[in-house]
Amino acid sequence: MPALLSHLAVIGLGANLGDASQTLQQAVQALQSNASTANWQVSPLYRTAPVGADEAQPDYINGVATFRTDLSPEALMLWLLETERHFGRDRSHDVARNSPRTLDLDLLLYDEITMDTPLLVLPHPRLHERAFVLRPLLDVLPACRAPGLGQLNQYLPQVADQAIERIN
Ligand code: PH2
Ligand code: MG
Ligand code: MG
Repeated sequence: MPALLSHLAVIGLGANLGDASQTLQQAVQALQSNASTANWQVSPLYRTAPVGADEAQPDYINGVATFRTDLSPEALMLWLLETERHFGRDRSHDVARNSPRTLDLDLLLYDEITMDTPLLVLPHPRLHERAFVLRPLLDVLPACRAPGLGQLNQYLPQVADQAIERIN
């Protein structure tokens, strides 16, 4: 029998349409009700300037959550996409990869796994370039390492110019 809840997953939470912080809190509550997950840790939330997107977009609210799980990376990703849809994300009007969104759930890390498929790239390829990921991730996992990247806190100086403000 496989060990229970033996994998560590790290997800990024983001929203910049509607009541973004309320959406993130409700999404986390919905995710936490999945019996195939346990030991949730949720970071503080941050207000962040849009990165790599039209700067006229509204600011984002971002955070990170970690949990133990039995779900495979693919099953986890499909469940995150379904949860995005449940919270009203409609990708049909996306004009570009970085269109505004009511809820964005990104699988950032899964154990020490690396993979690159049409569904999923692990670790998330822009993880270490974004203050809105690194800061909350290091709040919950200060010593976090990622395959191919090493200790993640070493990247903080490189993102120090990105506007980010803790809100709770
Ligand atoms: N997500 C993006 C693109 N740009 N900028 C911020 N501040 N926060 C995000 O979550 C974000 C972004 C693509 O998913
Ligand atoms: Mg994203
Ligand atoms: Mg996404």
